[in-house]
Amino acid sequence: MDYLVEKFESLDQALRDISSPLLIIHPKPDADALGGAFAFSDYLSCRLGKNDFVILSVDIPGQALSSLFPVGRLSSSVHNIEDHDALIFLDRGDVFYKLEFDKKIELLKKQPKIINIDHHPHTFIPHALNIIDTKASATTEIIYRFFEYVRYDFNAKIAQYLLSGIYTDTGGFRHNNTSPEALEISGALLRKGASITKVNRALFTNKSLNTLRLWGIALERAKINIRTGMAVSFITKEDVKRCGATTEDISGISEILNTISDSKFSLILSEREKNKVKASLRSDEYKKVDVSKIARQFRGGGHKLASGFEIKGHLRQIGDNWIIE
Ligand SMILES: [Mn+2]
Repeated sequence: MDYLVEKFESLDQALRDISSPLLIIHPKPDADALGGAFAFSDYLSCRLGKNDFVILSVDIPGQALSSLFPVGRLSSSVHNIEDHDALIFLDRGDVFYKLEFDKKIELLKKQPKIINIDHHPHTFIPHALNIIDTKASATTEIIYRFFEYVRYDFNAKIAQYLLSGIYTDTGGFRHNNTSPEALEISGALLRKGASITKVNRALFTNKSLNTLRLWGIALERAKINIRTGMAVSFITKEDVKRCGATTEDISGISEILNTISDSKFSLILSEREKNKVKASLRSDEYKKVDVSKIARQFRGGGHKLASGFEIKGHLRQIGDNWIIE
């Protein structure tokens, strides 16, 4: 039997014995985690005849995501895990350890059922029902397939949750994980009433003038190292303050730098809290540079195309050059 079909059968079975699940998404949730959680929660409501399951998100998403999802429904903490007969992890199984659920459930008299639906590698949870498909473009793609399996006839709102996840996790159908399946499913979701424009506007094209001013500073300072192919730029705390921007606005800069035609990868160095400089690295599949290797040399982490690390110190400009001191 097909791997996923087998897993879906187990999931369908498992849901028969569950009445009060807790849904858990990763810190700094993205549209895939949120879309997956809200779609799955609505499905559970329909199936179990109850409303508003608790969705645990330790971080409250920013404004852009709030226009796509009912983020007011999220809970930033759980009062009593004992009240839940199942823990359902969506989009990051490793949160089981990061949020110390391994230790929390050890103390419980009755063990909850653990379900993990994810498309990231190395997020397997022991003794859990793991539905991990690393070929899926997004967790929302796996959830779509499950809905298809159980013949859940969902509405346009849920179609939008799922499409938002697939669309953002594929970088707006630009990344390598944009498979024929991801596009086929997206087509089906559009037919059900989801809109690409809605996600695009919320997440990709509604930058504030303050954000763009900050990007302007970074672009003006950008340099390219012809030998290594590194496109690099710098943002100080003062720049962020002067533009009325936030540190969240910095994250898009490394992606823009990475679009410079001679670049092999990009690096943006930005001052954060006291005495801390954050480095974000980006590359593209076709450029054949593994930026996680660079990040690891500085005790950082991430994956092949997007990684980061931190250095103690602050940025100082000397003439045309920047140093960390
Ligand atoms: Mn994802």
